[in-house]
Amino acid sequence: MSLEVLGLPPVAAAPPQLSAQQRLEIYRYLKLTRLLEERLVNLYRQTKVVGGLYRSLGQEATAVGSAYALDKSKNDMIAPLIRDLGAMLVMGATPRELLLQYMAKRDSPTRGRDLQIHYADLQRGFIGPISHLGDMLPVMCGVALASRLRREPRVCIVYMGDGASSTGAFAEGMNFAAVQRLPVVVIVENNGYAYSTPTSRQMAVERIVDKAVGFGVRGERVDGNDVLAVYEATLRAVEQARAGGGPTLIEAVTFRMKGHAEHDDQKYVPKALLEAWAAKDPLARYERALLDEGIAAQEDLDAIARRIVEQLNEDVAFAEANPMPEPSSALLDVYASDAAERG
Ligand SMILES: Cc1ncc(C[n+]2csc(CCOP(=O)(O)OP(=O)(O)O)c2C)c(N)n1
Ligand SMILES: [Mg+2]
Repeated sequence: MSLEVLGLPPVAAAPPQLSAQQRLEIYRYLKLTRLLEERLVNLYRQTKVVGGLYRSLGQEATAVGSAYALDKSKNDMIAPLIRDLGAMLVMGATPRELLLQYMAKRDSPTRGRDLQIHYADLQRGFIGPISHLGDMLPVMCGVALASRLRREPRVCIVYMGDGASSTGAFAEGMNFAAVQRLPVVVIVENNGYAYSTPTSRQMAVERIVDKAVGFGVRGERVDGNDVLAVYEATLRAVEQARAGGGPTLIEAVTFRMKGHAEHDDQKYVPKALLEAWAAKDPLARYERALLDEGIAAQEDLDAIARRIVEQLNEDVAFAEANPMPEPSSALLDVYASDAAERG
């Protein structure tokens, strides 16, 4: 679909394999991502979130649509980055544990040792991001190679930003994935900026997808604000990877509607750009599609939102009431044997 459409562009026609129930589930994940982040902003402003808060506003469709194309029964796995909260939710991370984690509370997944989405659960198929940009690609190559040696059908998605796609780790990882024909899908979220640097100031190619040619892998450029288009492109890449056809580089063209993090007022981003992209908001577009196609009535969408808000109210209250970790707990789980003793 054209990436140049202004106004509220339509989303791609629904792929036939998605049922109405699945399409509403996708809606729930998009809405949950947005509402959970809004709650996190409130908590951040009350200084209850520890560390930075990195929003995915405007990019939710890229994270949700891609992770939705994975197959949990085959133990598929993702390596998310800071703007992939939606992908974490699709993989089964709960808002409650995410709130605890952002607030560094006692019962958070890392018991206050790390923040944001920096935690892993191999059962549910996500591994914690290394902050060094690009490095999750070589790591995921290792996961994919190990899976293949064990004859497991796992496919891995690695997410990274436009900035990360300019690193050495990206180049090494892409090359290794390509030459080994690993079952890896690389999703480059081209959101226009890396911190305050516009994409045009940190790479000479106009289309990130063109980098795929240099590595000898298939590339696809997709409207990252169209959740069904992202889902379809990822599904094609996942099917190819599972069939032994090797990696795909997907460039999801989207926009970072907030600063790098909540502390950044993004005054370096031209207003006109923000306005143009606001008109392509992925959630509004998908809502429109569901209504136009008769998949849901406005009351149905409102009911989904209401249930999310009710659950979030409970989760936020739980996370706020949870104590900070005991300082002495920092001594636990340092060695694998501690974890074994704790069961
Ligand atoms: C190797 C490396 N260099 C610099 C940084 C500091 N840093 C963290 S996020 C960021 C910008 C990332 O931009 P991009 O990859 O486009 O992702 P986005 O934040 O736009 O989603 C930078 C420079 C880092 N974490 N790792
Ligand atoms: Mg970026």
